[in-house]
Amino acid sequence: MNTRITQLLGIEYPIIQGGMAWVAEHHLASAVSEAGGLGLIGGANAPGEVVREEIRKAKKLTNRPIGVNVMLLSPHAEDVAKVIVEEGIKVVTTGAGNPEKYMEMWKAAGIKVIPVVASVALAKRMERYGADAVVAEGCESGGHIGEQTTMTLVPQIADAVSIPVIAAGGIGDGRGIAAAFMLGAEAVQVGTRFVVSKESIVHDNYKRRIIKAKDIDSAVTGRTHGHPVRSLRNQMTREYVKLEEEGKSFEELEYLTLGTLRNAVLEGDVINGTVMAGQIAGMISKEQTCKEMIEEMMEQARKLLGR
Ligand code: TUI
Repeated sequence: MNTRITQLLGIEYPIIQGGMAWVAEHHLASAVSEAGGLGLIGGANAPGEVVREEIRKAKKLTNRPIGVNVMLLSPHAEDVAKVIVEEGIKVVTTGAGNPEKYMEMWKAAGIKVIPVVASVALAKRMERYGADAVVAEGCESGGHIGEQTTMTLVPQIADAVSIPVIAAGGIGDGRGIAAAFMLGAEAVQVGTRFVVSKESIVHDNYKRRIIKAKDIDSAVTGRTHGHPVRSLRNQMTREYVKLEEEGKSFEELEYLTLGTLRNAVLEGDVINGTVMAGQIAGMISKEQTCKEMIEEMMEQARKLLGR
């Protein structure tokens, strides 16, 4: 399954890993790249120097390409943007904003720039600014999301731009990959399934919560303040929704979630922590290595697509 994305990135399979905050560190990124996909270090809210260390550690574990995801709401986004250039990273994805102001610097360094977008308008704008591809991310995804579903977003973006499109949101097996290709995508981004991989450093409680999840077990908090985030329902999401209904300010609600993703990922607090995961969690049933996951997904996709 050679596509413009596998060629652009020099990877074997058209699968890239989501840049998940706290989760996408060097063990996961190198395992996905070693298995033939594109692994990414998630910059999240980390300072530039922390990201630099993660990049160096990942490079010790694989000679294959790895990317970095820049979370644009981070106070350290600018530092991370520079570290990527200094460390010779060749692929960047961005999330939760518009990366325009970094594009020139990245392009000049020969970096492939792949913004994650949740609308046709931003996809077109990114193409004009020189993006090499876009990730069209539907609201089935975990974490910070837009409003459009993957089913509606991917074909509309594929029609609107000439650069290749990577589909994201709700993709966790070969059927999802085949469907994404039918919608016009040339690769997929997978997040939630990789969270439960053997190489993922995520706390066992978090992995078990995803493996046990049913289709309807995620909830979206933060819609009232324009920062919708999908995570698995728990004490924290119930409390958040209650306070949102009471009309609490964005600042008060932010305070409630401060550090809660870290607590869930590293400490295993799946009760008061934020267990970000996509709607496909209900279908994810077992821990496997990244290689097993990728090979299983590709085999299924190839059969369905007749390739
Ligand atoms: O970025 C993500 N997913 C994320 S980031 C994150 S860390 C975080 N935690 C709590 C609150 C906020 C962030 C967790 N998950 N996905 C990519 C993505 N980007 N989805 C949607 C967007 C997006 C939305 C609006 C991109 C651009 C945009 O508008 C930008 C503009 O200026 O038009």
